[in-house]
Amino acid sequence: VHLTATRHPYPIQVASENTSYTDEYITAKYHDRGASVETLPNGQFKVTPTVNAYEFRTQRKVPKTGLLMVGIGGNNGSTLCATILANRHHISWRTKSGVQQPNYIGSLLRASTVRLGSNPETGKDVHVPIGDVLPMVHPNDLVLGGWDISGLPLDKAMERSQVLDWDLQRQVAPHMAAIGAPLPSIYYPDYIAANQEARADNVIAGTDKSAHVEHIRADIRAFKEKHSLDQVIVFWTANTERYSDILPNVNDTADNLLASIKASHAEVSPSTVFAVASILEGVPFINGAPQNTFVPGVIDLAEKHRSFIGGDDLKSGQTKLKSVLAEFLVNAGIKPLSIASYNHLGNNDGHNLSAEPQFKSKEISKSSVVDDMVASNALLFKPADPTAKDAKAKKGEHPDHVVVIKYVPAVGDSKRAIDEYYSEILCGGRSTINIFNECEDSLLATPLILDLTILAELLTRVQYRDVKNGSDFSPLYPVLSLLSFMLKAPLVKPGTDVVNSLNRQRNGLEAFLKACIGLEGSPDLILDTRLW
Ligand code: NAI
Ligand code: DG6
Repeated sequence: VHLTATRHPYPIQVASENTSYTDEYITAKYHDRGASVETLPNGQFKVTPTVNAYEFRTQRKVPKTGLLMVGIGGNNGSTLCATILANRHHISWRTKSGVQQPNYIGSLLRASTVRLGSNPETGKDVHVPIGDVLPMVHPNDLVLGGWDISGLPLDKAMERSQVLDWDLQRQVAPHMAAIGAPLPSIYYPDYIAANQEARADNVIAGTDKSAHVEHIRADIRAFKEKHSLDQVIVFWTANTERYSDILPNVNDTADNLLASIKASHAEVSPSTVFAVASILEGVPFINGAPQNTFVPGVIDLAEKHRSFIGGDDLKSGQTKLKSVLAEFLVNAGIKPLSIASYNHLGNNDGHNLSAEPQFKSKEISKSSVVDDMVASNALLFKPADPTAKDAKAKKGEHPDHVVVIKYVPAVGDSKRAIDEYYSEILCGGRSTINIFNECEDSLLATPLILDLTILAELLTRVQYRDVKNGSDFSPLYPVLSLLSFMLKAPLVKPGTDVVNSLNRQRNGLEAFLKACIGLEGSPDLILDTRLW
């Protein structure tokens, strides 16, 4: 089993005039083939194939990278630290069913593969771990640190989380303690549930939001210096916040947002303070929770500083399945009429979400995942008609979609989710699919944090240039929509469409990574199996 694979030399060599290698870079020419579609007056579509030539250049040296988690003492934060430490120190542990080895199951990068091509002699497909397509940070090498409003040391925080087997906790505890206590963090009580107040014993003093930004910036710099890091990723895995109101002159532009921070405006959330501090420090910031941290002013600021951001909300169990099932139904020509999703859980996340404003944030991110699939099929769902009088017709047809979350302390981190997909089939028939899904919340979420961190770091090392206009190499656009596979409500470049389909998200990422080494074309065309 290679799931804990140790670091090895970069294993792929593409033999093509389109791909070149130096000690510093992998450079690849890539033709982006698409089509431009016009609707003619007679209703016909005029389709003109397009092709744009790009060159991608990836820095080969994998930097020494730190991961600073906001909310490191929570279930996800402490589970992630313990998992990395167990893998790094080869700690195995006893469970009632035998000896368990540490691994990274559930990580797209470490536990899933892509098809490179086929072997000319055997004709068989050759697959590699997706994390081997380009040189990437190994999770075992991440330097860990972070903030928490709860000052409980990490070994005790892991115990509080009640996620991992005791025999693992026992062995990993000294390593957890060695990471040190969480750094004090920003606490604006209005943003998270009142039931979290008792946890907040490790907070940065004062209410001056400018001072808070500077404090966090100094923490990032100090962490980088202390561990001699080349790169740091800041990751929000703290409690879900309420939405911030989007207000003109307050958070709509970078300048207004910075002025609002100076004025300590009430509608600037802790997560936005962290995002702004990260952008100003030029380090990527990822939001693993659903709230609207990325108000328009943050996106504007990230663009101005060419600093990377990604979010929102980890897509771990119930919603991941939904983004597959809804697509399956719609792409099979079956019409979902309603999707009713219920879950209950008993961890601290569930406790926080039992408050209405925080539930609202989660409800929004859990509800958006079927929108693009519905919009893609006008045969099943009447598209929006801006001229219609009826409000429903104006918005376009959509399945009824309900999301319920209940807090049941007894089940702890083991979330139980029930989903009903009720659909229209041939000639007025009905089909009902019921799913009962037990999602061990933090064990599903932890590998996603790793994937997001490692990909975000990689994407800071990829540059591109447009061959036709002879431009210089420049970094990618700051909003990293390539991270969508791991996220419930993917943040995308303003004005562009969100892709929720899990298959399309994975294909997009795979195609991009392959483009960076000069591999073009759809792997599923497999023409050699279809032609004489
Ligand atoms: P948790 O409640 O166990 O941990 C959150 C931690 O954040 C706590 O230790 C808390 O003290 C800390 N915290 C709260 N506000 C803070 C602030 N301003 N600064 C620093 N620390 C702060 O929650 P869990 O289960 O670890 O989840 C973390 C986040 O990830 C939640 O927002 C949750 O909704 C989201 N999420 C979790 C998933 C999962 O499957 N576990 C999946 C998708 C998203
Ligand atoms: C209850 O839904 C709590 C949430 O924080 C989820 O556990 C988390 O967002 C994961 O959600 P999902 O829908 O991807 O399983």
